[in-house]
Amino acid sequence: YCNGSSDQSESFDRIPPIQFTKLFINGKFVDSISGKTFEAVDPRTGEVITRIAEGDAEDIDLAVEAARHAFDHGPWPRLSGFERGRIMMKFADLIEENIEEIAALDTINVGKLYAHGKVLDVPGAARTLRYFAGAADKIHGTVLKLSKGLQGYTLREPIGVVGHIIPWNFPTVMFFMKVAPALASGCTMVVKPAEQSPLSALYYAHLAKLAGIPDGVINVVNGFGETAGAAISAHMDIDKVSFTGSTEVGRKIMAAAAASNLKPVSLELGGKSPLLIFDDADINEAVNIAFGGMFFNKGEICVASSRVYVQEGIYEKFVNKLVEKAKSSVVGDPFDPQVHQGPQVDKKQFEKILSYVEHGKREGATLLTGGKRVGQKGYYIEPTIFADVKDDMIIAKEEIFGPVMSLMKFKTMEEAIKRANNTTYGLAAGIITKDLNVANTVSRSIRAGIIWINCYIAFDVDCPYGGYKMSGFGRDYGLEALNQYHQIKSVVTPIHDSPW
Ligand code: TXE
Repeated sequence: YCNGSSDQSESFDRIPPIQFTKLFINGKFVDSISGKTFEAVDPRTGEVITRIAEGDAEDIDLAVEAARHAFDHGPWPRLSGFERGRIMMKFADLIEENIEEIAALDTINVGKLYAHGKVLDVPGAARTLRYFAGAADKIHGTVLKLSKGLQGYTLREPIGVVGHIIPWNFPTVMFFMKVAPALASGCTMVVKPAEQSPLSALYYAHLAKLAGIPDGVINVVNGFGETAGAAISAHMDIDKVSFTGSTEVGRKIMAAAAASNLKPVSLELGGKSPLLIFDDADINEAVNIAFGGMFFNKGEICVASSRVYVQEGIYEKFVNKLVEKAKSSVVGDPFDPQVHQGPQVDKKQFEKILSYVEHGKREGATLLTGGKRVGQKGYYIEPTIFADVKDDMIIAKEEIFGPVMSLMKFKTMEEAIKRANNTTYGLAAGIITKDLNVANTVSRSIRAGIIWINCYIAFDVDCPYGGYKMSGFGRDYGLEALNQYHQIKSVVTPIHDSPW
């Protein structure tokens, strides 16, 4: 491995000023009621960057009160869709004026490649806002010619106060995936960023205010899951919860929603996504797709192609090239433009990933490359590939959420489909083949929310995205996402003597 710059004297630090560390409630940055704070840690070093105000149930109450007032009495839900869209466009412009600073915040907070933040995540946030801004004035119901001498129409009304509980792996992407469609719909909201990644969310709250989003519409409460997060899912005055995170916590959120006010929830949970590579694939292309599908964002991505099934005819050749590619991957400081993979988000994830590597070895999988820590400080792990993985091994079944790939060999398409579906998850899948019939058959046979043919991790804001099975339900992105933030009201009236 080229050990990037994780330990070198040459520094690529572009530490941005950290301006916002408090809670953002009703348009103001405030301390938490308890006065407690928690550490934000730089995963490149394990060192504390700053302290962040720690919100819990009482602060969530205040934020919900502000959001409730903004929904029940404020202008936001009452503005025309066009006007909401115009303000969202301004928000997007402000993001674009600050791309480098925000990208750097995500890099020091979660170890994301600065180059990715600058080119993908942060410009993508502006794109997401603009997409939903454009939809804001095109949300409408339908007119119904009913039977029995009645006519009706439907209204699509904003659902109310939304709680967004988001994870740390894409702090910027997740924030806007949730916030943008809710804003377009006329909802008000309380966002709880993951405890690992509050920095960019607070910056976005500041920009929202500058853009003219009224006070109380977006509130950001940093804090931990069991306190601030749990208070959102159990809150009697929150009308909907949108969550992305682990399946385990998804269950808790649904249970709390059921036990409180039966608020609807949407859940985007874990995955163990299969990538099926057929004999007719171009090997170099397949290697690039499989590598990117697994190691993009250091494997901290819910759709990671962590189970790669390769047809026997090309297996050896494919594996050799893939391992070669993994060995040339540069792990190190995510600010360094030469680096391909930064550190894992925190010590807990770092240790969890290394313990999965030990499971793999113990269960008899063959470690082809990687498996070790890189450097002496920070949370860097080598890109890791196991071969001879059996479908029932722990590393083939559980989401590792780090740079660890399992390789399996298959003979026939039917076998590959069966094994690909042999999982409790159903988030994504990939197929690499030139045979249209194989591509079509496999894409219809795999139970997952998104299927990529001859590509992988190909996201776009206009493509709905979400899970089957224990990967959750509800769709983010695309016009489908708006459905999460609306209720349909039917209005019916008698109609007499209508000729048609
Ligand atoms: O997730 P959590 P963690 C998976 C991945 C990872 C594992 C654990 O496998 O290794 O989850 O990561 C909040 N009530 N994914 O522990 O705990 C929490 O504060 C309400 C997949 O970080 O699910 C954070 O804001 N909220 C995933 C958010 O839930 C609670 C992305 C996610 O944290 C809560 C991240 C509670 N009781 C992890 N407990 C994906 N689908 O992309 C925690 N939270």
